[in-house]
Amino acid sequence: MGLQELADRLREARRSLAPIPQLTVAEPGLTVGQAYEVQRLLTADLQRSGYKMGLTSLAKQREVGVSSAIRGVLLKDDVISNGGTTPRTRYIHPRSEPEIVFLLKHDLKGDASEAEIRSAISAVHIGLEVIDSRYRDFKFTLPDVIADNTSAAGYVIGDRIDVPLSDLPGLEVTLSKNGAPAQKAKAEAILGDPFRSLVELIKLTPLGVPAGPVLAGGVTQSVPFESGDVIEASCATGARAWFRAV
Ligand code: OOG
Ligand code: MG
Repeated sequence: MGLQELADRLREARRSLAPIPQLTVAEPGLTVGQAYEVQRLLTADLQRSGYKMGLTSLAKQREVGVSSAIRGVLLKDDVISNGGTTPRTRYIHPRSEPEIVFLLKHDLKGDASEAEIRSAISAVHIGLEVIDSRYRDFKFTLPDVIADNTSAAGYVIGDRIDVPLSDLPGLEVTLSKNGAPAQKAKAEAILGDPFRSLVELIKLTPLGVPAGPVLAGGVTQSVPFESGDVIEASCATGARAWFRAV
């Protein structure tokens, strides 16, 4: 089966909300490189708004049983405003997780140095991601989840986190559902320092990264939600990101 056909299968699952078997069942030899090409084909005609990293914390790697960091693209259509609503009917089996969001004020080349990456950051925000695997039972291998644009399905950019970059790792982040804390971890859960996730993004993106938001990866495991649920990520500075499913 060609890579375009694999992308078409995922596109159809996104459209119909009917989950599909993992691509690697039919194509066990699918490589990581080919999976990124499927991701590119899948998102080629959609408007991009930024990038995301995934599986950058042990908590997330354990949740899905895949242990390499992955890169996906954020889509304009998937933006959820902070404090806004998202229809449950947009998703198959949605989950949400707390994210650290870097805002890049200018483009970064694929060979950008760490100093250049650092100086491109205009602000850091607390955020939430909605993930929704297009695979049955939310189960996948590394190439499967890369091809499926890393389960990306929605994101909220919340309040600005007003701490120096060097204090970010020590920041405690809480994920709550309907007011009850569900998960808690320090931002250092992301590769020891969420900034490392940006460095990994540049390594995975030789063509460079445009100005805009970058999600560094779930700080904790995700929680499932249904319509009526309020999901919130908050941190010790008081910054929060939240949405309600309707
Ligand atoms: C894969 C996407 C992982 C993260 O932040 O770690 C991700 C998944 O969990 O379905 O977005
Ligand atoms: Mg995520």
